[in-house]
Amino acid sequence: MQRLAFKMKLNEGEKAAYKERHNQLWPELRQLLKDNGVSEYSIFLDEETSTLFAFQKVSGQGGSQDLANNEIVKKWWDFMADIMETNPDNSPVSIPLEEVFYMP
Ligand code: RM4
Repeated sequence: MQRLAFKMKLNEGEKAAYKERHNQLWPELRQLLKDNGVSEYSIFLDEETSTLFAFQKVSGQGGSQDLANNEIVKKWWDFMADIMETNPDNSPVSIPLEEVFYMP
């Protein structure tokens, strides 16, 4: 099991919408993530910089951001694009973070 983290950017003032949409995460996306070995997936917001910090455990080779070819993920990214910093294909700009400390 590997620990992954990455950061993304939320548009200013969109915390409520972001939380609401994730509170209603599509069941098919939740299942897809689990089927692809993603667990303990949490996202934190630094309101000062509107930076989102995502953490997840993965049992396979990749994590949630490596599922770009999946139609459910593409649809979710299209759905979220109006409140996040995205690439031209609507995928969220995701910057991998290096783990510098871990305490089991
Ligand atoms: C995030 C972003 C990620 C997705 C999670 C569920 O806002 O879209 O790619 O895995 O939502």
